Amino acid sequence: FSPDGFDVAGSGPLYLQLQRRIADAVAEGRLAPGDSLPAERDMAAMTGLSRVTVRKAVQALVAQGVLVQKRGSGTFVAARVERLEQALSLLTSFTEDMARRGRSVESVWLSRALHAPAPEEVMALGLGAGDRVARLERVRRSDGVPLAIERASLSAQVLPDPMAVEASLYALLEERGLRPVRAVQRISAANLGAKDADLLGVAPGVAGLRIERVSYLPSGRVVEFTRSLYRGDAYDFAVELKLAP
Ligand code: 16G
Repeated sequence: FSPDGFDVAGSGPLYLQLQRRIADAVAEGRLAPGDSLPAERDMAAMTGLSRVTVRKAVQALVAQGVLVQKRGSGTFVAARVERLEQALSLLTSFTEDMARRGRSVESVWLSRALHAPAPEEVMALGLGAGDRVARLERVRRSDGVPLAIERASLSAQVLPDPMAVEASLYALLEERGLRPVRAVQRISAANLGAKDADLLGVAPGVAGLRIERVSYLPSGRVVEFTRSLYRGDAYDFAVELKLAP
């Protein structure tokens, strides 16, 4: 962070010049994931730029996910996530997907309880009057990195005891002879709101993928309605296409 090379006259706005400099340092490995950046006032002193200019550059990099700000402790280079390729044509669980890759699985439970269903749960699960719904809400992590927020709803007739789900929902369903064999999945783009972004350790507003899965038993009965938010920077979804008949 030296004052050299900032071109007050040309080369675009000063904050952009600083932004590019920091981004280059990260890309070239001179700043590594987890490294902390000097305080705003120190960066201003080092570069000879104003604090407003420094703040603008830092904010832009936070919005891009290059830097992260932790309340009370400063600004850091964001952990880089390795993108995971996920096949879209196989009905697998998060636990199975990670095990296949030799990765660990950790879930942070947000809630696990029975509720009165919301209208979309009644529709998706085909619930009757008076039926209750089991809601499982958790942040799915692997090798310490938060990857997705999952909100699963199942009829209380399928899962009367939501607290019984420990590491894997599908493993428990399998034990009970209720493993889904078919699912319909919809994927759409979403910018992550402040709360969800915080849960996923990314900056608010960054790109995410909303995935809705409705899965079925061999009998055709719906077993699960799950709404998830996946980090856009962590996943590539892949599917094989065949020539239309
Ligand atoms: C996957 C599924 C989710 C399912 C979960 C069970 C998507 C995109 N994927 O994450 O529907 O509930 O696996 O995982 O929704 P588990 O058996 O590890 O609990």
